[in-house]
Amino acid sequence: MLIDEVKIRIKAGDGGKGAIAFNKNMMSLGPAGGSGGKGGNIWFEGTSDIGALNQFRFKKEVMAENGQDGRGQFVDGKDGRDTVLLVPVGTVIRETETGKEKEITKIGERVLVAKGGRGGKGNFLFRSPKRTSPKIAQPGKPGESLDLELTLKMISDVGLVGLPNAGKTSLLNELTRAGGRVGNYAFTTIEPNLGVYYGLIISDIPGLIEGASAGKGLGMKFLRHIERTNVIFHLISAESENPVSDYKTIKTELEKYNKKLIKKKEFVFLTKSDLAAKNEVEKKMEDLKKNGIKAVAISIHDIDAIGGVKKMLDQIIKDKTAA
Ligand SMILES: Nc1nc2c(ncn2[C@@H]2O[C@H](COP(=O)(O)OP(=O)(O)O)[C@@H](O)[C@H]2O)c(=O)[nH]1
Ligand SMILES: [Mg+2]
Repeated sequence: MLIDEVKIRIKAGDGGKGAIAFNKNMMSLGPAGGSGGKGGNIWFEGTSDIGALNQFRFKKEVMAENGQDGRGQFVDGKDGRDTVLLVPVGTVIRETETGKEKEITKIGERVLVAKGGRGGKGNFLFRSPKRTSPKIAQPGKPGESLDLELTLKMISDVGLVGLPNAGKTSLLNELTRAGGRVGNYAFTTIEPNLGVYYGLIISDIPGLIEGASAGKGLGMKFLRHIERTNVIFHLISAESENPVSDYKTIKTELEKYNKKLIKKKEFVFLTKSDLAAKNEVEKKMEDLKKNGIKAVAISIHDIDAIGGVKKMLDQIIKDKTAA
């Protein structure tokens, strides 16, 4: 099952100790202790992999590498390696203690969450004309350690909604390389999928059925993810006996959950048009139109239709960059 809420503890690397050492070369006696390396930082980076929080199912503690201690003969300790944790875009990172929140909103965006400690100075750096043989060195600073609550509130530019079997996952797979599971039965997708179309994040929101907003099926869990979708693609199967009522069922659930959801910009598609006779598709389109629903008939097997959908996405990208 998809993990979308998890508590973890992170600890950045400690800085290494500075060394107290003296030159072994009799010709040039003097302090030669190297400094400690810096501890590794912990970063969070956005990915389109919606299941990325699953990495914390059993691993609740993450540490970055410590800096190495300084050594004699001016050898500084190596810095600890940074740790980069990939989390789905839309992950809110909340520090339990302070309540401070950071959010990852873009794919590839990196946020520094825990800083590694700096390394301690070795005694070589404490030398001065007055103090030619310092017997002091600094300890390293400990790395930051934090308790975090990670919550995924999916962000997407385009959210695909519709009853089970409407062809949401198929369309997502056609437009992107999401690779979601497709099947000819309800609830093939029990988890939302994300795909990326030229930087545009498209999500496939499963499980919406009548009663979803009241907790029926799995829909409730996913409805909150639609809150942060900019544009809605509403899919209705051309195989449906009554596309208008399918459309209304979904709209009602969206509205019951949150009125704002039905104010979002929406495009309606009559999908799987290759599965219905031409006159039947026309009749269903006519019905939709009579009810004030402007739809476009598409099929994943129709290159032109998919090209049309891609054009709409291109326009959404343009609008987004203009804004
Ligand atoms: N012939 C045809 N079948 C489709 C089309 N789109 C989806 N399907 C099939 O319809 C079924 C349900 O599709 P799926 O994408 O899983 O629907 P979802 O439940 O809305 O995600 C699968 O068997 C798909 O292969 C289409 O345009 N034409
Ligand atoms: Mg699906």
